[in-house]
Amino acid sequence: MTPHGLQVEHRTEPLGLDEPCPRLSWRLSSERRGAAQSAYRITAAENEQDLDEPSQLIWDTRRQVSAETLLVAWEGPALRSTTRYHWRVDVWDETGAHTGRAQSWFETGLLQPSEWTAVWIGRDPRALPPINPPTDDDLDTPGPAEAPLYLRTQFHLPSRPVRARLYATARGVYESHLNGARVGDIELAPGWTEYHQRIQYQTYDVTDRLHAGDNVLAAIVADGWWSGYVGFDSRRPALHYGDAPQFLAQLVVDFTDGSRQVIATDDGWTEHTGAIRAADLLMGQYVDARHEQSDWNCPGAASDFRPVAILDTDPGPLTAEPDAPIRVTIDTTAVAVHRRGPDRFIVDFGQNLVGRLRLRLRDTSAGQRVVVRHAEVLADGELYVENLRRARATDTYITAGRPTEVFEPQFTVHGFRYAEISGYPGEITDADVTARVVHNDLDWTGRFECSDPLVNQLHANIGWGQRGNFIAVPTDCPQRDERLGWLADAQVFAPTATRNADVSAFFARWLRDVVDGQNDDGAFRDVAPIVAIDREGAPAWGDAGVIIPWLLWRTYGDRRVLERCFDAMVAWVEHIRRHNPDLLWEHRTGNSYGDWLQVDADTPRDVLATAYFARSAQIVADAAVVLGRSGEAARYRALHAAVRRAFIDAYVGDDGSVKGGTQTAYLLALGFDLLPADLIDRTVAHLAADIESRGNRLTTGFVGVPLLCPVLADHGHSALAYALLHQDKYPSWLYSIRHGATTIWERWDGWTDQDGFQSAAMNSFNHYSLGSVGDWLYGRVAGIDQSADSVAYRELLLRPTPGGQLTWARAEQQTARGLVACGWSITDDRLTVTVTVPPGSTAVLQIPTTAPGDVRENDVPAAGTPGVLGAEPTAAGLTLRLTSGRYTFTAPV
Ligand code: RAM
Repeated sequence: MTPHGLQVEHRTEPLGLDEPCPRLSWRLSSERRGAAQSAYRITAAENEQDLDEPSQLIWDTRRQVSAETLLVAWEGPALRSTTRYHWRVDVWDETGAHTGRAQSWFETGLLQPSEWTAVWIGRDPRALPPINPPTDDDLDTPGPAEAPLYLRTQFHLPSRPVRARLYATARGVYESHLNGARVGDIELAPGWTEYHQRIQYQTYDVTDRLHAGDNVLAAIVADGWWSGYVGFDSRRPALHYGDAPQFLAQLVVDFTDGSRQVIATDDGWTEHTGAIRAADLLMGQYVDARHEQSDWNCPGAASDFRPVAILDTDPGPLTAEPDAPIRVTIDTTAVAVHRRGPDRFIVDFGQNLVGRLRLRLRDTSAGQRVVVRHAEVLADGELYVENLRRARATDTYITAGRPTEVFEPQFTVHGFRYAEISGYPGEITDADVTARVVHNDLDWTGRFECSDPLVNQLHANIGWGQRGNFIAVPTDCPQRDERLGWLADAQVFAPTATRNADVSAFFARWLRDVVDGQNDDGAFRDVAPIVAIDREGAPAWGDAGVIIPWLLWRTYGDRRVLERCFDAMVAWVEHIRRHNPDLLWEHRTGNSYGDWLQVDADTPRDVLATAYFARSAQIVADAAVVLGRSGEAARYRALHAAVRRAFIDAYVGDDGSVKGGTQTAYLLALGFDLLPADLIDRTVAHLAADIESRGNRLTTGFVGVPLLCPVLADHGHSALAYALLHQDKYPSWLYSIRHGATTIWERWDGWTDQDGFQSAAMNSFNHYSLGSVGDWLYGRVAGIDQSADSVAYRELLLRPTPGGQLTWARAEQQTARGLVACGWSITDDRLTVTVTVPPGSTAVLQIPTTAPGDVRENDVPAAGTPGVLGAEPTAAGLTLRLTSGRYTFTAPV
């Protein structure tokens, strides 16, 4: 049994960490049945070789008898800034044998605000006229501000450094350069946070980029979220935080003799405009390559650069970026390039994606204007852009007139499958265009596959929705003038997101924005960060502030997030209680959206709201238990019971009906446990009857849809859940796929045979919310889940569920504890189930079979080897208790 995948604060070998007590984790792998950790030892040192030198260790836990592998808090000496710490973990298995060792490192950033000597610099707003003001008529309103900043400073180093780190950030978005080349591969840095509370800085190892003599540190800075367009508020479409971008950076250079030199943004920097004449996240980027200066970021003369202004001497609330940055993660080529005229092309990438295009042009003459527009779908063979609303999503390139030129805008992001390239008289082949996919570079930890290609397409569409909308914050959609961190969207999709990828650090960071957004009355908001919409959160929207911290605890064992959010969670529930003394949530419901985008089945707002009130009270009680806060635990248990009672009294009929009688009303009552036990079967019957009476069709919107298949499966209606999965008539998931969807649509009727496109006013083709069914694909179709009391998949609940038209399905998840797999197939009336349980975990495996006595284990290990701990026949088959390891069983179906 060996440790692997060592992480600090959910990240692998992070640079620039600023958590004072970072937490260390490792995964375990073993082929051996019953493998489990019985003890660990962590040691740490500042020099790697000192890990072998007991007297040089700065921290040594000694051998700890413990099965813990997750988030062990640093208890070594107080961490110093800009320091690399090496650490090692040794593990002992269940027999007491020392079986493995692995090591890793992390490095701290600038831990004290006083260590920042850098100040915010930018273009002098008063003293200077704009340089080379854009003249092209088309440069009308791509962005509200001036051309991006090109900044530079030249400095002298006495010798080659032994170590150099760049700490950089922007009020805007930036790309830094050293001695003529870009630094790192982070896109759209510093990302988006609640800037009034927090701006992230990025850390780069630039040791190899510096030399003795003259060096140049440079940056390009554009508007980004700071001063560019975000959201749809027509009164304030842009300039949400400031009216021009600014830059702040500190380069810390260490020499062999122990001396240090710091180069920081100050009034010695100079500034100019460059080839990028305008750049905006929503509007697009405008590049005039004739203005390119090849050596602007190299040592030497840059005589026409002029002094910058210091715009703010207070660095403000800088924090180290705590999660994986945004990067280009996939390059994809075109599936077709269609010529549409002498100088116009439409390119099809075959996939609705989010990012930007890279275009290679040949043999241009200087001053040709090439325009790239983007769209998710076509109408009559041309780009359909109406649904982008005010996002122009248009990139423009004025050629320099070289034999080959490459245009790739870096400070904008578009949601598109198709691009129109116009103004280029040459030939474009699929080798000339690449779509570059941009998002937070999460570890992709999940896989799902089954025998039905359409269901696999659904799973792929969900994954693409996640990629395209995990850009700085979890957004509703990536293409129109919106792109906000809507809380309900995030909340309903988060369980699915945890299956596909490790989203622990991403969500933990965004939760800080959610908590910062809470108002004095305790209300979370509809969106975080707060832009465009500044009102109290609606039911199911605001509740994300309670639901997601709990999800991170359950999935990743992240207790610290729960601790940090707990007071805010309590305040939210108290906010609801205070304004609704009779415990039906009817007041202070914000913009009460109800079951958003449901289909002709309006769930009463009070039913939906009160169900969420009960759910949030219950989670707060559960969280209080985890945190050992017994007073609050009792208080919120009681509140939950009282709200539940009020719900039943007000909305549940003696026949098991629920007010409103919609699928979502039933799903909320069933899924959130809001029914007297003796009525559950009747409520299930109402739900099933509603679905069946519509020809196995759903009516659920954002709020109901995540509950739909899981609740049916939990109540003996897996067949109906499968019928909904396979349904391809409107409304259904497969309806969109039959009509070419490669991502999840915002609305069931985004496009219908009958009516064509839905209103362009709100019709995104890449909204992950209705993709929340992905959790059930992993959890029930393939069968990976955990027991109700389990944390971070310590006790697996494996429920492979053959059904529908499937003959096989399987899933894998690299969980915090290691690899979990579950899959099944049916051949010749025999079911085969294969599972993997990681070391230290156990599993309850439910094998659905007509003959529990005839379940066989393949490759039974030698006698005495641990494996199956117990077996119990049930109405539905056989329940086995398993220790860690890999197993295959067969059973009659
Ligand atoms: C839309 C958003 C989002 C939803 C809200 C209520 O504008 O796209 O998906 O949560 O409305």
